[in-house]
Formats: sequence, structure tokens, C-alpha cells
Amino acid sequence: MADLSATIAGVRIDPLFMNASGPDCTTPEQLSGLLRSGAGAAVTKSMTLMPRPGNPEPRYMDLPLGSINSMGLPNLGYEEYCRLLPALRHEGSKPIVASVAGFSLSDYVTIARAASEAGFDLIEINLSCPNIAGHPQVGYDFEASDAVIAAVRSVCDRPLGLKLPPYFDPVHHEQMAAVLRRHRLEFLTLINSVGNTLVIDADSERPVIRPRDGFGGLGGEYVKPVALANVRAFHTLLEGRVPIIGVGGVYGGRDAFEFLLAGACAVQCGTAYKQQGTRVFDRLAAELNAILERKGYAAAAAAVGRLRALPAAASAPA
Ligand code: RRO
Repeated sequence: MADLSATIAGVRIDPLFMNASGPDCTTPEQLSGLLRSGAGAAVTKSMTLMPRPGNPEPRYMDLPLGSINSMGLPNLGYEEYCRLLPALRHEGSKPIVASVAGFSLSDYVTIARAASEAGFDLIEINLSCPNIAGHPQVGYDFEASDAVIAAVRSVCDRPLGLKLPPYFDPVHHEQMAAVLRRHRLEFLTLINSVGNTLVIDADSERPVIRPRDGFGGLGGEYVKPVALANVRAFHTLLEGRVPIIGVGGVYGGRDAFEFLLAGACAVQCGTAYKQQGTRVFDRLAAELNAILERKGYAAAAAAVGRLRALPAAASAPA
């Protein structure tokens, strides 16, 4: 059996799989189910200052190769998640990750401080919710991101990380990496759904989800190459110094192995968890173990960032 653990800021995640903040991690029952499953950690739905019912339905749709959502941050509010934490601890010793969202700098500070004081094992600051009208994704504004990171860092004693949106241009990878180098961060989670996509049902001639005229975040197989590229870009730009949790299109052990090669040390699962439930985690661990054993890796950690270069091209005949 290969060692499937990851360690982030001293927090051991074994196996290295967890749910992505998003589907089915809002209620105490859902979080308990994750803690009792084969996942190595559980992540909460992004929590806001006040409880929210979220956007009108339909707001999630399975697609042939993934999903689209415009959930609109339905959650119980940060005070309830902080209150629930001691009871969730009774489900076992797995790390519990608080996902934090906000509509202002002061929201982020209030919630991050409370989550840190409550004792969540890791705090993941969501800078990339694509689905709230009038609130652009913070991660696409580098100055605003810098300000949020500085402010939450100053009130957060627990390991702190960011969940970033996908970037599509190397200039943006470099600009965000420059921001990240200015701060102490224990991890990055890459990537959130690809925001503001539109899926149309040709039969009904309508969008498949209701909110925001059908615009929503795309997940699943569609986004895996985007996610791998973002993991690779930040792993390279930050010289492997900041642990990365990869997310986007993980359905099997082979997908997870690709994320390890790109530079992730742990992996989250969003659409596949939504579609298959908690049993997905046992399958992911078994499949990743089989790949690592077949390839002679004693530990998942040994594969992190080990993407090989293509061999040099044969020189053209003179
Ligand atoms: O709740 C959502 O609509 C949502 C969030 Br907070 C997020 O970060 N990413 C996403 O795809 N949906």
C-alpha cells in the first residue's frame, strides 16, 4: 500500500482526498457524512456573515462531462458552522476545513477570525465565487486580493489558504504570484469553477439553470486542463514552496495522479462527489494507490510536481 497522505502546515490529510467546498457540504448531516467517509478531510460550504438560502432553482445541472451551477452561496452562516465544530469533532479526528466567503473586506475579517478562534484545522478563503450578481470575483482584482489576504492573515492564527479562480493568461498567473509572494500562506486551492459559462438546452431553447440568465460556474471534465494548467503555473512560479490542493475534473485515480504530477499535494472532488456521493472517495484512493504501486512510487508525495519534459526533438537533417 502506497502512502496516500498529504501534510499541509502540519495538518495530516490521509488519504489526500477531500470534497470541494460546493456541493453537499452545507448541513451538519452532510458534513458528518463526509467525516465518516473515506475522505481524508471535510470542507464546509463557503460561509457568509448571515445565513443565505441561495439563488432560485434550478441552480445546478449535471452535464455530459460535468456540471454547471449558480448556487448563490446557500449556507447556514459562519456562527452556525463555528458552533457546530465541537459536535463534528465527535465524528473522528479528520481535519475540518472552513471555507470563508464575503461581500466586503470586513466580512472576510470577521469570519476568518471566528473560524480561526473556533479551531478549524485549515481556513480556505474563497476569492472566487462566480455567482453573485454585483460582486465580481475578488481573485480577478489583484489589489483587492492583496488587501483581503493582508487583513485575514492579521486575524488568523490557523493555517490559511486561498481558493482562486482559474486564470487564462500567463500575465495573470505572474501578477497573482507576485501578490502571493508578499504574504505568508499555508496553501492554495486551485481552481474554483470556470465562471460565467452558459449552457443552452436546444430542445426548450432555454438556459439549463435559472439564476443570472443561465450564467454559472462550469465544473467537471470540461475544466480539468484549465485546473492542471493553473496548478502547474503556480507550482512553478512559487517554486513548490506553497502546498497546492488541486480541484477540477477529478473522477478517478488517474485524474488525481495528473494533479500530483502538475504540483498538487492533495486533491478535492466537486462534481464527482455531487454525482456519486461519498463512495467516490474510497474508489479514488484505491485507484490512486494502484497507479502509484504500478509505477513504483512508495508515496503520493514523491510524485508531486514530477511532470516530465518531452524529450528533445530530433534535429532536422541538414
Ligand atoms: O455557491 C455558489 O454559487 C458557488 C460558489 Br460560493 C463558488 O465558490 N463556486 C461555485 O461554483 N459556486
